[in-house]
Amino acid sequence: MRPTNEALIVIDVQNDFCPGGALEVPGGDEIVPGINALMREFPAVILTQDWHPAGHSSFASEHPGKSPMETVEMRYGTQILWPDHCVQGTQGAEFHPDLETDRADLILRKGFRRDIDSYSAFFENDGETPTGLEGYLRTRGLTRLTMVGLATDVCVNFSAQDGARLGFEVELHTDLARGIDHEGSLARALAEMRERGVEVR
Ligand code: VGL
Ligand code: ZN
Repeated sequence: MRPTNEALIVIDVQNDFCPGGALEVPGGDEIVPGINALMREFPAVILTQDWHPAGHSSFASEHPGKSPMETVEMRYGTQILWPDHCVQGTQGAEFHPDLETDRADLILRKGFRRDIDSYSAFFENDGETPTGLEGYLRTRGLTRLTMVGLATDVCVNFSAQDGARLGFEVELHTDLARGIDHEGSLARALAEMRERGVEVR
């Protein structure tokens, strides 16, 4: 077992981000056995779950004339548009069936407000509305975070950078993460994480 200040944060290992899902990440399902094994080493395990209402503003289908991967300007800045995904209560929003979710202490849902997206496990996309995760970790004395999951260049990236900015020690376990890699976004995300003090392993 790792020291008591260490938490494993498993980002969005959900059907819609796995092959066959609405927003599939190549090889997204390959990381499940390794994550299950790693969960057994950690004194604290947190899962995040992308959890959108139908008609979420991040869906291209809500913006006439727009296609997935195009952008729009929202009040909080530029938003990439996605296919409809991880709609609350659907099979696509469920965790991958082989993920051992019973091991989780906390399941943190995000992206549940129609008008704002939430990539990071810590803040919504305005960069300031908290999800509550920071307080949860601090009150439990969890100061070192290992991040794994999907997608490396979106939700894992934002979560890891925010964690480091908040003063947590953050490690990204790249073997157990997969990216969307749209137009070089994966290499950019890895470089940015390193610059911001995330240990990319
Ligand atoms: C994610 C795009 C949209 C992710 C979530 O989990 O990385 N990506 N919603
Ligand atoms: Zn989403």
